[in-house]
Amino acid sequence: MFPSPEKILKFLEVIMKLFKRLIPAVLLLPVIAWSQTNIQIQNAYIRELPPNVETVAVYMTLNNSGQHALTLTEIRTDAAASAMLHLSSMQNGMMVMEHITNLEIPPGESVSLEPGSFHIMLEGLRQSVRAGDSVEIRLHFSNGLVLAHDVPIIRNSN
Ligand SMILES: [Cu+2]
Repeated sequence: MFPSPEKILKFLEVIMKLFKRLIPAVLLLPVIAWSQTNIQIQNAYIRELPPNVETVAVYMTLNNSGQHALTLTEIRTDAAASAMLHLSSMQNGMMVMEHITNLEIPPGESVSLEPGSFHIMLEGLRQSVRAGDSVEIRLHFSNGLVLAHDVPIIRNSN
């Protein structure tokens, strides 16, 4: 007895559905495994702010221990209305900030986000920034990697 054509079609449909689910997962696995071992977020921090301040800078070091350059393309967070990469510099004796659309981390090198240089600017804060708390941010890289990181808020020593 052969199964009916309907049964064969149903069976093929199920097989195809399984494949559609499996293929993206299988294709993504090597990318994620390769990326995660190659980029590290180090010494991330936010300085505590007085209440009602709506803008804060996030500092960290991004270390690329891999063989290929990685580019930070986007920063997302639920803690603020926007998260952008900024570069501070002195121009005519004044500290100015410009918006940077992406930041390349060369292979085997570190890029520091630090006061007076690169930083992540959170604007329109939706949570208070008190020492002991943390802010979750997600860094999106050009190869599709997304790194989530809980940035600790430290006491302002000034
Ligand atoms: Cu800024």
